[in-house]
Amino acid sequence: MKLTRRTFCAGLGGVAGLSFIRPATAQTPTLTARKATVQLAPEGYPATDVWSYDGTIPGPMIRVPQGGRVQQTLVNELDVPTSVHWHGIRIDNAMDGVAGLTQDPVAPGERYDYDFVVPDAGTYWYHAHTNSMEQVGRGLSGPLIIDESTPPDVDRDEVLMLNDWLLDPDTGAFSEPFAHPMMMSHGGRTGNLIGVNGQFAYALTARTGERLRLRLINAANARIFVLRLQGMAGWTVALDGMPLDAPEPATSEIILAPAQRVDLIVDVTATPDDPAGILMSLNNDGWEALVEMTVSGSTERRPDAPAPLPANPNTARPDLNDAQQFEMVMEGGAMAGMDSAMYQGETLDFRALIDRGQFWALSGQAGMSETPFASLNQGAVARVTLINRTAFAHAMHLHGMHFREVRADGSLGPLRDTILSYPEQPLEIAFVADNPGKWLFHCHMLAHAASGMNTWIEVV
Ligand SMILES: [Cu+2]
Repeated sequence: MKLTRRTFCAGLGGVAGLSFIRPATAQTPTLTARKATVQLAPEGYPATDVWSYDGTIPGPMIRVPQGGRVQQTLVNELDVPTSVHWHGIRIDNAMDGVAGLTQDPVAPGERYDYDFVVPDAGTYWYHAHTNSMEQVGRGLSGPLIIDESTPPDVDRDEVLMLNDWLLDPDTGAFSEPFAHPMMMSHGGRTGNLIGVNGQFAYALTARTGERLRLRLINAANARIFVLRLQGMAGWTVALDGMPLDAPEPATSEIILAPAQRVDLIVDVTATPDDPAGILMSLNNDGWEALVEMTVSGSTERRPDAPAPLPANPNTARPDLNDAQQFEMVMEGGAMAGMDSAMYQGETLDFRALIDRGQFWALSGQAGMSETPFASLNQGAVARVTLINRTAFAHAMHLHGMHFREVRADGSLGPLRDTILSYPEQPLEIAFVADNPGKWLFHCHMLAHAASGMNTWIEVV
């Protein structure tokens, strides 16, 4: 096994390889949140006590055909209340899983029936949405795949759930408190161990000429993955589950913010013994294997680029001419700070906010407010300018509806449910408010959401 620096980076330990377990497909209609002991770190290091769905990291793959129903009873065997959010699904509001907004948290020993129709094909995921910073960080997430009725012409379909964990290499336990002021006020909780599908050294095998669909899901708490293909020629065919109008050659870096997904269709160009796989950039300090691909044998390569994935329903571009305009100002955090913000009904200066564990604000409001950031009539078009006055990037996620970036030239980008906002770079999004309910709008760097970057909109 090739040695890499990504085991316990920054000198916390040695390196070794390990075997892996593929995500199982859920056949039972229950999803049990429970403690488990899992070997996240390489062989030779201690195992880790995690919070899991059904005892595995990631949780079982839930896979249904487009237009079908997901029926899962959450069984809470943890010692704390929890709930499940179905990330990226244009879902009935009551099923969105946000404790305190769309449902009560499910108490220890209790059950909750999730039952909803999935209108869109694509690559999605599910994760805890009660104290997400800690619960997702301890392992409560899994892949949710909705299959097209006419799948693309590929030889195989691989789900790759990217994650990182901050572990003590001597004990295997999660290190540092989840509510760590330094992490909350900076880039969030990033791990010292990076893995795919719960394993340090996830590997693929392929033949030269094969065409694969790779579904990448960033399940990490805060890490932005910067990726590149090696030994493969590929196309991006979908972002955040939603098909692109036309496949785009994946020739440059692939940037995957927390909670984002990308579907690639790739042709294996490497011949046996050529290096192949998915590389990642660590701290702009060279490229390392994230997924290694072993190539053996060959097959005839398809001559043509892949066809676009079939379009999902209700994906018309919003008409910007009669859009309602909103401005969301992101403030706070280390190195930028803010003067003051509202928190639980009172205006507090930055020092007083920090004393209450609040480091960030969205348009002057830290954390959830009684009234929504925006209230929209069903069918209205909303246009939101995101103004990032912080020193950090933020992965802003809207529940319940997908949006499009409004580019500087006025054109509209692809549908997304999570978008990366960089400091001082103007960003604008637009969407049709076609899904009634109370929808969270928050940063998916989960430590940021827990310390202020969490608001909601209402569609009535
Ligand atoms: Cu953030």
